[in-house]
Amino acid sequence: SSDDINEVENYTNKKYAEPNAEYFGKAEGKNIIKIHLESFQSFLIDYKLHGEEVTPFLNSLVHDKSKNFTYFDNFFHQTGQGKTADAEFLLDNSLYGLPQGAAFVTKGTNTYQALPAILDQKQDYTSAVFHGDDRSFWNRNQIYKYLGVDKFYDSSYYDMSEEKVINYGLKDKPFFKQSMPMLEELQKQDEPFYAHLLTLTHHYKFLLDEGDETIEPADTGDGTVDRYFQTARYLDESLEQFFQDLKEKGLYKDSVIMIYGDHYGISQNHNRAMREITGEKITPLKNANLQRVPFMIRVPGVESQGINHEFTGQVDVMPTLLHLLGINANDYIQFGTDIFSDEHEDFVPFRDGDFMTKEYSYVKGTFYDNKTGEVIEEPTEEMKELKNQVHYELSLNDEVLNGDLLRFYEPYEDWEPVDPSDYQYGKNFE
Ligand code: GP9
Ligand code: MN
Repeated sequence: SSDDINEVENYTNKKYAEPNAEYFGKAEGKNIIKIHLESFQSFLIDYKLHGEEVTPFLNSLVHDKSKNFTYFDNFFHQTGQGKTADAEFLLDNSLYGLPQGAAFVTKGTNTYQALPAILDQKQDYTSAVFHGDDRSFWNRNQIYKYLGVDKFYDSSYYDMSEEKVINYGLKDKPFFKQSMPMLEELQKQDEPFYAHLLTLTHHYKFLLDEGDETIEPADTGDGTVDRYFQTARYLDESLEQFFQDLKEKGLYKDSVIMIYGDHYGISQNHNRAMREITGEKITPLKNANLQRVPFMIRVPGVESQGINHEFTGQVDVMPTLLHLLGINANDYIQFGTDIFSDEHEDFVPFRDGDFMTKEYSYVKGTFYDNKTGEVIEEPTEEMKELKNQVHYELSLNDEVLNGDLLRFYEPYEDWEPVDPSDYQYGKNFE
């Protein structure tokens, strides 16, 4: 009911972090290119295998200040069973997925006030998603209409001939190549645009065709882990080529470019091999630490911070972007806060109620000191309170989704609810 949404609003209002004047509005009206790195965990950054960097291109974005990216090395995924779909959901709604199943599927017809719709209404953005898989996967072809995604370039728009496809769908190199003409069309007709490109090749079981391998596998004897580095390298090369193409087409210089990892690629079934890779036993705390995924952002005209160590997660991306565009995030129901704000709080909830802060972590019922890795036998009141707060935040989130509570929420007076019948996806519908 509307009482329930009031309780949620009280909470999100309290958590809200004021924008940082140095960043507020700096990206207004600029094209946004958001790149989804499938199954990419942050331990790959700067990792050397057989003496070679696995992802030299991404590493260069982290370290070469002239490329003007800010890299967040304490950024975590917050996904549950919905995996990719949860990551998309978090980034475009600043809401968590569900404790079970995928909100994309089971809450595919809820009312949302999502980023594509907000950008459209506030600054006349056209939103587009690019993905070399069938549009029905993860129920995207339904929920995107409720999020207000204008264009969805699914596999029906791509040349999916056999040699271009592996595992779930189109390989990343032909995917980025073939996405260029569609991006150019947006550039011609639909600026400013908000483009979201979802990669796919670096996905369990991490398969590559022979000619696409450019680094030797690892040698732990666990095939999944061993191949993980090869598909990561392939993804890295596909990005380098994509950046080159963006530059050639005049789409690089003045665009906001955002790169994020969706979720882990190596599950706990591979702890033995991961011990070899990381040189450390995979304890519950170490596993929690491995849930870091990359987040990098480049805003034209704004100086890079290099490596930012703030503790943050996927739920924080939307309010951050809104503030960069000069849109007040506080009008909307959001559980995340602006990463660039001085008021951004340093705690990151995971979907299962565990969480991390700069100093300590709560993992499977136990508090740990991050520095020493030791169990904290007697947690402070503050620690216990934060644990309760995380629990409360997640339960409010689930009430929003299960009760479809955004039906009762009006962001501001002339907000127009999204009408799903305005949208139709698939090449054959054009
Ligand atoms: C499929 C792709 C994979 O379209 O997004 O989803 P995942 O298995 O990673 O959740
Ligand atoms: Mn995924």
